[in-house]
Order: sequence, then structure tokens, then C-alpha cells
Amino acid sequence: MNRRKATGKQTRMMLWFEKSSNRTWRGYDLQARIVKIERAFQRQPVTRSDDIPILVNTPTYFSFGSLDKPHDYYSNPASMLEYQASGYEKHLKLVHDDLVPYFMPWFGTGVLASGFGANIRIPDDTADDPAVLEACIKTPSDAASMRLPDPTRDGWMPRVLDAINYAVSNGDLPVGLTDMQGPLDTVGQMCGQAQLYKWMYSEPKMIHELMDLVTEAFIDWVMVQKQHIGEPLHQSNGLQGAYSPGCGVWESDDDLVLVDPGLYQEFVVPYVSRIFKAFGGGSVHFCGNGAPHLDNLLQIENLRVINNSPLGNYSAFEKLYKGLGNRVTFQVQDASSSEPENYYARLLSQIEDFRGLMLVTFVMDNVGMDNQGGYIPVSWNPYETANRIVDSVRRVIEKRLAGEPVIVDDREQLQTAPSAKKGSGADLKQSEYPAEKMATLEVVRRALIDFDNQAIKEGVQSALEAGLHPLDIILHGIAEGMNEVGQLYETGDYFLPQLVMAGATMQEGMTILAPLLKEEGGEGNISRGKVILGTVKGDLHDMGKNLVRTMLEGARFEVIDLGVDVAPGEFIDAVKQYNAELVGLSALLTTTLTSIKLTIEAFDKAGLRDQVKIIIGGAPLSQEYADKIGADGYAPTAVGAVHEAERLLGLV
Ligand code: B1M
Repeated sequence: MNRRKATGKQTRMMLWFEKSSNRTWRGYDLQARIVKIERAFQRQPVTRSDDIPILVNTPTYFSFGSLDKPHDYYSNPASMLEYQASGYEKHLKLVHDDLVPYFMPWFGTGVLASGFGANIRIPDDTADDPAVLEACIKTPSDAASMRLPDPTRDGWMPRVLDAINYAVSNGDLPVGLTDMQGPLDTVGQMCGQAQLYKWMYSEPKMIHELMDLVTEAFIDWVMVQKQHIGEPLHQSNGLQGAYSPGCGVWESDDDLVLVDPGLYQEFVVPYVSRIFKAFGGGSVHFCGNGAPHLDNLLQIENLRVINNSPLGNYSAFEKLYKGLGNRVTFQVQDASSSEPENYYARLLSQIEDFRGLMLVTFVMDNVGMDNQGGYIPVSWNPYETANRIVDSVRRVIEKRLAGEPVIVDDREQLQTAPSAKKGSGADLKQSEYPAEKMATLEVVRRALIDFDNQAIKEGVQSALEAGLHPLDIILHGIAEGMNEVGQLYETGDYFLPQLVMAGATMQEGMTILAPLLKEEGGEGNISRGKVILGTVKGDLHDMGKNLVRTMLEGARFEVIDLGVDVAPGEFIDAVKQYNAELVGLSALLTTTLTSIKLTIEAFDKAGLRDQVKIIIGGAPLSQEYADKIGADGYAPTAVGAVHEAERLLGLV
């Protein structure tokens, strides 16, 4: 890998707000809010609810959940600047929060990865964000050929610089950094997340080299942006929608919630520490449960801010917040709640020390968050919603400071960890084999749980030598093992990388067994049905879908995986081509729920609806929604998808 030394000429640069004349914007006095935020960064005592900064971004700089982005938002810097500036002006007039405006040059989550060659999907409409569609590293030799990107030339980086330059020259807002996916997320986008997790085990040296290169590129990229902005290295005009005076950089580590603490410690902590050292401290962002990573987060050097969306997991938030022990500023970033009083009462009910707490929520035009952290369609006035949030949070904190209990509406259940579902993925009965044969099956089952590729080959070989039929090895060894792996994931004992590895181990076993079954004409016995699977149009999340594929394959379904961003017509063509009886649709975005509905309608229109059963799944979906749009099945988990497939095909 070729390295280029990052250059960072930073002489006498000032933070925009450091000049006292800059503490007013278009006639709005920002002084009090700036001081309040600075106090939160110093983690000064909180004696009144008004000491806590509440920042409500309306309208948002990103497109997800937005109804009014101009059509040229991503191609014309003037348009992006005008949209944000006029939005801030309206906001400052109507909302009584602590927002400090700055221009966010937003181009989606894949800018750094695009600099290395990852392909970005340009959204069809402006209610969606640009994001990486395709990995650029498919083999270890691709990894070895990676070079540091040139921000003036590569991928979407020049667009960001154009927007920064335009805003600096023509605007009156301070300018901040673009989206900064950290090295873990960026390498995940470059390799594909599942491939990254496999390589963390099989090619650790290569992944460390990639993390090293991407970290260097990240630092270089921030320095270049700061030079164009005219901002000091150790300070920032704005990070992820919030004025964050205590640190120079932020990094998004969404994949933190997906990998286990061991891998995160080895492959991420040292690299993020290096970034934060270069900028005098930084902020780590992630959506979801970070509690398992408390020790890792505490090991990151120069960590100044945790920016987290707890997504309705109240106990995880409490554990994380208290565990950090007021050593950092904590920004709660959840999307706006549809019942703010209730939501924040639950979230803050066990918190006593409010030093360093900030609320940095955002209001989307047509999507809100329910009390379980699920996103729901809404129709509301963003500015009224923002004021409701401010008032609700202030009331909750007032009560907490006065030592009064906050009244929590208990009609809805608090989120609890999903309970493991009992039952097998492949309708297995415990066989009564002699001990010698059982021992070989146990080796196969165990190999999957330990994702030991050598052990599964040996186990399968000894099972065959002991006289077991290939189909029995699949049924009583492989399928049972995979089912157990799925349950370990659902109970939180395994994380995504372990599932990916178990899937790869399963393939090793199947490579030996499938040809044997084929030879004796029993191929039909392997496949219990053909499934066309994909993430629907507009949605690029693929990890849940990949897990569903692994679990279905483990339960002997033949899966034709169409990938992400799949249009209704592509599902229909695949059903015809493979004569499949089952279709699986995955969606992670509330805004792509309509794609699920449109896909089902397209099957109706094509006259194929009676020939296939359709299962839907993904975090924003529910049985209720499945019933409403006429899906045949719904599963909240990958193991559940197997149960649904079996039920719909009459296999149980
Ligand atoms: Co995004 N993202 N993301 N993201 N992301 C979420 C989903 C979000 C909840 C985070 C948040 O609240 N801020 C939010 C969606 C909100 C909503 O609409 N409900 C969100 C958003 C908004 C976005 C962007 C719009 C951000 C932006 O650009 N403004 C953008 C969208 C891009 C696009 O798709 N057009 C975006 C981008 C990204 C990354 C690229 C950075 C990355 C995706 C990488 C990838 O998938 N290759 C990413 C990630 C990693 C997440 C989180 C952190 C993790 C999602 C995940 O993979 N979970 C997520 C927040 C969170 O959940 N903590 C978030 C693990 C996976 C195994 O679970 O997919 O739920 P899941 O699958 C489960 C079940 O749902 C079920 O089984 C699986 C295992 O049991 N299941 C099925 C799934 N499919 C099924 C199908 C079935 C049956 C069951 O039958 C067919």
C-alpha cells in the first residue's frame, strides 16, 4: 500500500465563534446558547433544567425523512447553502431551543469510501441520501492496491470541498465538516460488512493495514476540509448538527453495535485513538446499544463526546451513561419522539448526574420515533414538534433535579432484550444414533458454534466414515448447529461477525456433502424450497438480509440473493427465472416501507401473486403492517424467517 504523508498547515486559525462579533447571526443573539454548550463541554454542575443544552435540528441537513429538499441539493452548493440558511432563520424565529447554526456540507455516509473507489448510489429523489451501493475491495489483491485518495480529485470528496468553498466565500454561516464515517464503517463499506468480518478472522494483518490506511486518509481528509474551512485542528464550528466546542473531529462508528467487544478492541480502538489525538479530542457516534462496549469506549484516548441514539433501549442507555462516569459529554441524538415527555421520562428516570448531558435531536418532516425506538410515519409541524420536545425535556429534568419521580406511562412495555425462540430451524428430531455416530455429529455442530472450518471438514469426514448418510449429517449436525448459532445471536451472546463466520463454516461442510447427495440423485433432498431474497428499492442495508440468507441456507433452503436496492420488476423476473415459490423482502428504513408494498402490488399486477408466498422482515416492519399490505408472512428475526418459510411451504 502506498502512503502519502498528510499535510496540515494550521496557522493562527480561529473558530468562527471565537470572535465576539460572530456570536450574532442575522440579528439573533447566540451568546447565551454558546456559553451553555461550552459549560456542558466543561461538564459544569447542572442546577437548573435550563443549564442543559437542548438542540433540535429542524429542518435536518440530511434528506432521510425530508419532504422539501431542492432537487439540486447534491449538485449545486448554492442550493444546499440556501436551504440550510433559510431553515436556520425560520428555526431561530420559531423555536426556543439552544441550536447554534452552522453549514453542514452533507453528501451522505459514503464520501470517504468513495475516495477509495466505492460506488455511490445517487438517490432517485431528494427524500433519500447518497450512500455506498457497492464495495470496491472484493479480493485481498484489491486491498493491496488501495492508495490514499486525493480529496481534490477522488470520489465525492471534491463535491464536499466545492460546497465548503462556496459557503466560506458566499455565506454568512460558520462551516463544519461533512459526514465522517470512521475507519470501521468506511472499511466495511469498502469491503462489504460481511466480508470485512470474515477477513478480521482470516486476514487480520490485511485488515490492520487497511484500517491503518483508512485512518491516515481520514486524518488527511479532515485536515484538508479544515484548511478550506479555516478552522483550527483542535476545535470545530460544528459536528454532526451540533456546535461542539470541546473537540476537533467526529467519527461515526455505527458498526460498533454490530461487532463484539473483542474485535472492536483489536481493530478499532487504536485507530480511533490516533484520529482523536490528531485533533485534540473527538466524538464517537453510533445508533443503538453501546453498553457492551463501555470498556472499549473508555479505552479510546482523547474521547470527548459520545453522540448516541439510544433507540428506546432505556436500560442500555442508563448503563452506558452511568458507566462513563461523567468523563465525557453525552449527546443524546435520537430522532424526535412522537411522545417526548414519556420518552425522555423513561430515558432519564434513573439519571442523577446531569453534568455534560446534551440533547441533540432532529425533527424529520414525516418520520418520528415511538417509545420503543421504532420509526413511525408522522404528519406534524417540525417547529411545533421542536418546541414540544424542548418543553418536555425541560419539565422532566426539572422534576429529576427536584428529586421528584418522573411519571412514566407504563401502558407500553419497556424494551427488553428479545427472548430466544425455542424450536429448530429445520424440523429436527434428536436421533437415536449410537454414541460413536452422535459424537461425529457433535463435532459438526460444535464446529459451527466455534466457526472452525478445519473441524467441520474433519467432523463431516468422520461422520461419513462412521456410516452416516449425508442428509442426516446436514439435518442433525449442520442445521442443528446453525439453529443454535442463530439463538446465540438473538440472546446477545453472539454478534454479527460470529454469525457471518458460522455461515462460512457451514459452506465448508456443504461443499463436501452437496456433491455426495447429488451423485446419488438425492439433490432434491437438500433443497426444501427456492427463495428469492433481497433488500427493497431505495434501501442499501444488507446485513439483516444476509443473516436471513445464512439462516435459510442453514435450514436447507436454496436462496437466490438479489442484493440491495432491488426494484419490484427484478423480484418478478427472478421468480420466473428460478421458478421460486417464496420471496423474502427486507427493509430497514421506514421510508422504504412503501417499496415493500409496491413490490407486493407488482406481483399482483404481474398475475403471479397466487404462485408465490411473500415474507417480509426488517426493523421497521410489524405483523400489523404485513397484514395491512397483504404479505403472507412476517418475521422479526432471521431465525423467525426460517420458521415462516417452513410454515408457508407446509414443511411443519
Ligand atoms: Co443506517 N439506519 N442508514 N446505515 N443503520 C438504521 C437502520 C437506523 C435505525 C439508524 C438510526 O436510527 N439513526 C436508521 C433507520 C431509521 C428508520 O427508517 N427506521 C438508519 C438510517 C436513517 C440510515 C441512512 C438514511 C442515514 C443517512 O444517510 N441519513 C442511510 C440509508 C442508506 C440507504 O439505505 N439508502 C443509512 C446508512 C447506513 C450505513 C451505510 C452507514 C450502514 C449500513 C451498512 C450495510 O447494511 N451494509 C448503516 C447501519 C450499520 C445502520 C445500523 C447501525 C445497523 C443496521 C444493521 O445492520 N443491523 C442501524 C441502527 C441500529 O439498528 N442500531 C441503522 C444489524 C442487522 C442484523 O439487523 O437489519 O434489523 P437488522 O436485521 C434483523 C431483523 O430486522 C430481521 O433479521 C435480522 C437479524 O435477526 N430481518 C428480517 C431483516 N431483514 C429481514 C427479512 C426477513 C425476516 C427478518 O424476511 C424476508
